[in-house]
Amino acid sequence: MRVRAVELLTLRMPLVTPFTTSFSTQTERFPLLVRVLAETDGREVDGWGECVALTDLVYSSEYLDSAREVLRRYLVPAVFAAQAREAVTADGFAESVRHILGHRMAKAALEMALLDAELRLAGVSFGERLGATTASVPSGVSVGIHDSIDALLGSVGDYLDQGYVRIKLKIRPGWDVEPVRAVRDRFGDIPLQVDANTAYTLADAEHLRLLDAYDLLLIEQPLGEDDIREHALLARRMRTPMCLDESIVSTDAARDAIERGAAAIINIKAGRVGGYLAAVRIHDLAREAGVPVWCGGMLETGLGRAANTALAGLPGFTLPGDISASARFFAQDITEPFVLQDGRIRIPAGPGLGVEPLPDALEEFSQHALTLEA
Ligand code: OSB
Ligand code: MG
Repeated sequence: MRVRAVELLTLRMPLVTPFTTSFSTQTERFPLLVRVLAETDGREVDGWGECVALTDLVYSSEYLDSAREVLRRYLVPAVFAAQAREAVTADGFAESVRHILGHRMAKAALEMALLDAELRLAGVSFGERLGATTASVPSGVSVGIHDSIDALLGSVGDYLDQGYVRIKLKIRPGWDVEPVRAVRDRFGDIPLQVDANTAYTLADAEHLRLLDAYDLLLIEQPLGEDDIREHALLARRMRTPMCLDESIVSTDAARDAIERGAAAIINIKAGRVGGYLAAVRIHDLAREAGVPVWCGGMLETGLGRAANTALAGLPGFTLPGDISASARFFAQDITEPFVLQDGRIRIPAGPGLGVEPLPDALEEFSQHALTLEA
């Protein structure tokens, strides 16, 4: 495959409701899309990627503007340079940008677009290529921090009515045991888990142990991104299974976390680990080690959501992911919307991602576009 040009598109999309985590309140999403114009034997396709970086430096050391700049200045030129020597493939991409350090979310977005282009040309779906063994995946929902327990119970009740099969509550100091207790009291024995997004330290261990009374599926990333050792120590002091998100930035980090007892469960986000191909490798090693994984979310548009459903169809994804319907975040998605059916989301079956941006929606939300020609 030859890449003729790459477009970097920034969108601005309102969220249906503010989303508050331990690190910030988001009312809008600024997705960064990568469009690869590719050709093989005179056939042309567009391949689409989505960068998961948030607008600000709150979840990761990558953010919207850094990802766009790294794509523009380093990653896209590296692909153009590599294709002077040999045809571009999604499999070869990681090697061709290995000399560019870090910036996994930016890399993941370009790799996703190359993979999509390649699969569209080959007539193969993301699910088939990644190794999905199901046609749909169970759908969980991540519920932000609310202003009051009443408001939280209202939201959780709505999501359960819609059919979500698992509830994840965002927590932070001052909003942890009480909301968990209230949700248990009101809704009983539902599949329930919490996500702290690094808001605690080991000094909070005794407090966090109070969560052990509520039969949670897991606690996600209570401590810092670099705190694999500390998570192992905390895991020994809690009954609730320890799940890592922010700390798992690579296959090596995943192996370390598993071997050191810091992760009984892993949240896999392709963007955070450098792409869908690396995500599959983490799935494989976790499965080998008997560690369940689930697919995290980053308020993706239908493009990222399509790829996430495919990934979550792999057999080691034994827990419901943060793969909600499009309507959980967006009144209008940029693709045909993903919908809940009996608590599940279908994996698109068409070539590549199996969905594409609707031109009108792209136009409506488009903020900025840059085309780089080979
Ligand atoms: O920690 O899982 C997280 C959203 C943005 C940044 C970090 C996280 C989240 C979510 C998932 O909780 C939201 C979703 O896409 O469903
Ligand atoms: Mg998380």
